[in-house]
Amino acid sequence: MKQPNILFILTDDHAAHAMSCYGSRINQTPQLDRIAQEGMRFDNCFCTNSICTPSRASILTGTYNHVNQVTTLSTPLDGRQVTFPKLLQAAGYQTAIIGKWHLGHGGHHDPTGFDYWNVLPGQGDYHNPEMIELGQRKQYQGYATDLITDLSLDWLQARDPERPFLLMCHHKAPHRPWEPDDKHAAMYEDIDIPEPVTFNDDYSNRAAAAAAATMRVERDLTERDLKQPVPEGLTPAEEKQWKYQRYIKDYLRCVASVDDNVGRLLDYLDQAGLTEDTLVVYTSDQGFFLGDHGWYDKRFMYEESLRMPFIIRYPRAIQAGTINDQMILNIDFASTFLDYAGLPIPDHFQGRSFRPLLAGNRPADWQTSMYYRYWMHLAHHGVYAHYGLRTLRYKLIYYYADALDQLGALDDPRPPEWELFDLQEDPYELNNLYHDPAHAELVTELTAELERLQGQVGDRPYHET
Ligand SMILES: [Ca+2]
Repeated sequence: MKQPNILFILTDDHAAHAMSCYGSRINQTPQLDRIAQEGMRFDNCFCTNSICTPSRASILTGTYNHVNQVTTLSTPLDGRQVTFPKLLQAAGYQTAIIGKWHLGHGGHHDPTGFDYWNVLPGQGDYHNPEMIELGQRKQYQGYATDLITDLSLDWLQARDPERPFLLMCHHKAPHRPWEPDDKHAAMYEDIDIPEPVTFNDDYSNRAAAAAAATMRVERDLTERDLKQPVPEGLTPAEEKQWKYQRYIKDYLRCVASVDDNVGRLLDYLDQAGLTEDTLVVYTSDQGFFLGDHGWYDKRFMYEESLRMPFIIRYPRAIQAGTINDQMILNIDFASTFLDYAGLPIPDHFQGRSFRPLLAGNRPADWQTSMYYRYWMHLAHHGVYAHYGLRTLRYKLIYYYADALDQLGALDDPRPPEWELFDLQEDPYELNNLYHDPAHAELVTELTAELERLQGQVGDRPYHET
């Protein structure tokens, strides 16, 4: 088979439950739904560290963060590492990355493996952003989501039609502070967006970490987030509802612009006769709490944050309108793209190609559990460092923070705590079963599996870190 073109569209903090192809209760995403309807939707795609920079490093390098060393927001990617774009470029692909990079600048941290790159510095701005084009800073006029799409279309139009391409179109949206463009500013103005089931979570029956997190809609959103002062005279419940509406509407307005702009890219592929030969992926670096558990933000290993949307279309090899519930991870993307390009997968890549799943086959030994680690103890939103295991049914989380302090690595320890959730009986993760004697045997089994998996990927338990 001919080597496919690859259009990889990555957004920032777009949760699957804000996409209509995933059954969103709060918005419609007709353009994204085209990808799902004409391709495959994955319902169990997970990140291995629910935060921007580390997830992006895992996507590019096919490795966990303790291997690629991008464990936090302030640990830039060393571009001398092997990445899948480099391997595609060496094999004759034309390669480009346009939009959010967030893996460092200068030295060895600028994008490598790309014929063309034009990226936002750091988080970048929504309006009139500065961008760095092949090392040169330039000021642009317009809205980031539109501009990133314009630049992507320009690059596609100027490409060599004789060679396959990899285009990584990386939107800044819908990251905080959720600034919509004028076109979508009035969307949802006259309606109330439904609140999630766990909006009024009281954090009982959980480890202390949940109650300690400072990402509450009612308390931690700022006036910059909300774009106007809180009206006077509201009851506490009314104020929380008002803040949620302000937050979620701006978030969804940013998503609506992404949706329109994905449509522009899909239309271009149609018009240029490229649809059949192009593998299109839409995903996000991680999920997000959309008022779930009373929160915004991510970081926790809880479902809304752990789950990445992942929809993929490639008419030559993927049956339209299919849904897959197998477990895939962000570290698996690199191997999958190399597999489609007919290239060898480096031995040190830790992810596995899920091309068989896309062809409708499940390898007998396909993964049924995954390892996760969030490293930034109390760095943002008061979230405790933790690692854990997710199986098809259960989740085991260990907040390990105090042990690291014994080694002098943390100056603000918290008592270590465990959580166990039965996702089948408790899909919203409201009831920690870890200390329930009826689950003692399960705890033993899952702890052993966590240790096995942690060792297999080359990370270490806290007491050896
Ligand atoms: Ca992100």
